[in-house]
Amino acid sequence: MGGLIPLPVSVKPAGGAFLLEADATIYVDAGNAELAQIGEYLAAGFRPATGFELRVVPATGAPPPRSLILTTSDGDAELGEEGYQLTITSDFVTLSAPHPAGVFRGVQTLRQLLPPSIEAASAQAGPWPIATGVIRDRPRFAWRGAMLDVARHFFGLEEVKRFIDLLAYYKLNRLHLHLSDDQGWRIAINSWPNLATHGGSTAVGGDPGGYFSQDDYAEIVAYAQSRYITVVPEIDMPGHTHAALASYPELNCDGEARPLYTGIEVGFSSLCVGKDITYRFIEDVLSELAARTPGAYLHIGGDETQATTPEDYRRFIERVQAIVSAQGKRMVGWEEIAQADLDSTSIAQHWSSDMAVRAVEQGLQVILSPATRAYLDMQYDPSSPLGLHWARYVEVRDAYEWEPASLLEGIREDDILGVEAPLWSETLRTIQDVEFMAFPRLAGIAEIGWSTRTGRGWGEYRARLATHGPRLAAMEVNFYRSPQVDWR
Ligand code: TNX
Repeated sequence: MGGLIPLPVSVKPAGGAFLLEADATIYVDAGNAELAQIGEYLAAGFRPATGFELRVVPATGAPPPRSLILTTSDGDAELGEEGYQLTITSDFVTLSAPHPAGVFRGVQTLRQLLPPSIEAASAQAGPWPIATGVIRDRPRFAWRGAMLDVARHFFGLEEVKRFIDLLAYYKLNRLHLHLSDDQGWRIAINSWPNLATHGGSTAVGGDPGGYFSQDDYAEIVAYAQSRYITVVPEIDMPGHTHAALASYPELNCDGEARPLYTGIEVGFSSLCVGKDITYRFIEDVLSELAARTPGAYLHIGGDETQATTPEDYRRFIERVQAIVSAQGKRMVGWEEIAQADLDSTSIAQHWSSDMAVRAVEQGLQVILSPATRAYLDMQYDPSSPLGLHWARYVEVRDAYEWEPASLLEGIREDDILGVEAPLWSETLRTIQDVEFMAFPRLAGIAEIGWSTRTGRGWGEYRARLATHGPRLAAMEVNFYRSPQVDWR
């Protein structure tokens, strides 16, 4: 039970093993379709490596030995929305939680208790022992996210689904999609079709563009939902909007469309904040997006707006906040939004200044994404073939060894909604590139978001992380073999 990431609240090994064999059966509470789905997910997850066709069966009465039991019927409410208890004896694997989300998180723990080859896409030799004992677990923070920048370079539906699966493995529960920027607009908007067809036609360096149709987006949302991950769509504004300004002349103050942009400068574009049509545009875009987003959040960016005056910026953010509220959503924005007058239900995302403190002073909660720790696009060290280093080099240890509640003076535990690791894609062209930057650092961020601060630390984390080398390898993840870890 020694290689779990994120580290559970409590682990009590019993020293034996449950042997997973072809005749095992997965029992779920009768009449609970959601648990049946998680059961099928578990069976499907174990199938390629084991070759077992595990059956998922509604429990009527006490299941016989050699069963895996998924239940929410006697879940301890103290475990909260995502907590679970996993009890393993030589006869039974019992995963119980007050809510299905907790059962799903517990399934990830179960995967990590099996040999790494369980993750392989083809038949493996086995055997398949699961260590006996009791694990009780629940997350420290409600928001544990990763952000993928599909604007600077576009990553398609299948690539995003794979990324979602990797997030799920580390119990993350938010996928923030950076859907628009100067270099590309990546989501079809029916009322403004050129945004995607023209604004989405290219990428950094003149690489191929692309965009999600609304059906693609719905598929991403549903796929994430099946993994208990909430999609948080971001349309960045008023800056980072050059692709929109290139797609519609009327969005520019001078009425002239801009040429498409494929460089990597930031801070030069702005919507025309004095024009009415700008707000009609924002309402159209956000209402189409809100209608297809079951999650509670719309991210409106708001970062790096050097091309907008401070006063215009404040008025703009306040107006956009009203538009988001009218859609029944909570506004999320990068920490710069704290300069505006904000509702306490809005959320500020810290990345590199102390402006988030002003959000907290206004009663908001914050998401912590310190660039010096959590930016997955930072190079690991000067020899990293990908990434930038404006914040600093972020080795695996740097990404792991920080404490949210003491990061910024004036921001305490209760002010923190959670943590998120953004992956900007200026230098990333393929999903392999994405994986190389995200892993293994994202596992560390996930642990900071999930695990309490007691009982863990770099010295023992690096040993646990080492055991994830073969796991990530079995999943064919192109991870960075940091010299700070003695990989297995
Ligand atoms: C800053 S972080 C940005 C992004 C860049 C990133 C590169 C933030 C809110 N804005 O536009 O892609 O740095 O590291």
